[in-house]
Amino acid sequence: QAPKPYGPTPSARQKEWYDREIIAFFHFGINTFEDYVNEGDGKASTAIFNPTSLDCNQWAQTMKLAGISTGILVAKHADGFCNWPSAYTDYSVKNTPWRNGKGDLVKEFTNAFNATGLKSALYLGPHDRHEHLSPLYSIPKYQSYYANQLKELLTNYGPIWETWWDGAGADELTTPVYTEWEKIVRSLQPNCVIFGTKNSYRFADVRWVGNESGLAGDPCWSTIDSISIKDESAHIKELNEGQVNGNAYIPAETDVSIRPSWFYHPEEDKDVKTPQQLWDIYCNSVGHNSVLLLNFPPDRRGLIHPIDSANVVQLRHIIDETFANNLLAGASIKAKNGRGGIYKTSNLIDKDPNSYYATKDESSTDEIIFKMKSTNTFDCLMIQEVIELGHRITEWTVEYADDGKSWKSIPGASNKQSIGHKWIVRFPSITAKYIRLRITKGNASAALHTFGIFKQSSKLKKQQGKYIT
Ligand code: IPT
Repeated sequence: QAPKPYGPTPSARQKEWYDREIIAFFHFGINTFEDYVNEGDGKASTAIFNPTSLDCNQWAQTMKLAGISTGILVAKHADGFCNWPSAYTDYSVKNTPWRNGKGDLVKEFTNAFNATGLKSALYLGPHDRHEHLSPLYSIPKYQSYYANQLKELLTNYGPIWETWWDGAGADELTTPVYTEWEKIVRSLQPNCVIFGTKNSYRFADVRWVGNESGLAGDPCWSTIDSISIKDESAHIKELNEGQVNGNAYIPAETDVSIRPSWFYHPEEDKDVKTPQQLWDIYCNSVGHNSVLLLNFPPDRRGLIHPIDSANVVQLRHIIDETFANNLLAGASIKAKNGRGGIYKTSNLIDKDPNSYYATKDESSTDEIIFKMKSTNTFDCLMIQEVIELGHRITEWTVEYADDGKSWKSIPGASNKQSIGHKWIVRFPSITAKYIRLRITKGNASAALHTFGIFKQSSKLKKQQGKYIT
């Protein structure tokens, strides 16, 4: 008999979102053509928008090489400029020199991503400074303007996998406003994940992580009281760490740019995050039970800069190389409280994403000992819970021994709390033959997909025994 779910659990949409692990963000628009602007005032002339060699196939190919399955294009940022020829405004690509006013970036983007087997998603910024410039602006008017644009985007461009309700500048838009917009999303694109903030808190499938630096909390629970999302500024810690007994399942999405800014500025070419820095971010987001939303700002040509591409492809090599070889493969495993049947301990180290190990219903704790065939050197561990069954384990520790008796703690791997979709811990190299996973507290019997120890990729640069970034 399978373990029964505990507490709030993910919807099919949220499960699909977790499996993406990394999503790309593309900030591109009229700001790109202004000097050092990241939040335009809505007054820039459409005449300046003119990418010289925009090619969304280059974006898609880069993402494919980086193993990133989904891309979110900014269709309209706070400046209000529309990257598609919306029927509801003149402030769009149709009044630019680009493709003689016949261009449609949303079309080019979704076509390129679909053709490459990638998923498309769109950011339609709720806050709109251009609309605000009109003396006739009112919230009800804007509510229907935005609703119409949402319908255009969710009807004319195939499947859209995520939409983003940025909280920045959007406080005047109340929950009833979002209630109308949510109906549009749910009816036109039932699989679309909603990133919700502040007044759209009720509709959030995923929450903001509380910073833009690539750091999910430790712990980072997928559960939270949704009111913490509404009252964002008072609950930054809750957004970052979640709440262990929170009443809603709304996991954290970690948005960060590969450059200091969200939009492209040539002076930041020297400040692109290095593969090592991206690896840190990956471990602190995906490896903290979150999903990484990594921003690439295409340049004025309309292309991803080669430094950004090279670094993200390196990140993919680092991830793949690190996790290719679970050093526990072939180990003999003994658990105290195993459930038996199909929930066997060997499921922890197989590569089957569907099999899992579980303890007996009455056991929320366990002790699992892995004896490797020989001594191994490792500096990283990774563990995955069965998220469909809710957050079950609430405290765990990993130790090592040479003899299977004198256990020593692994730095940073004692009294850990959340696991969820994936948890990664890195530490200075250890050489040992035995590993012990102790589950010391839980809300319910344990259910684990994966447990492994690894040696971090040789592509990471080391100095005096420490990885440098
Ligand atoms: C911040 C918003 O307040 C939050 O709701 C979310 O949209 C977030 O941005 C996305 O990064 S504002 C930002 C300047 C910290």
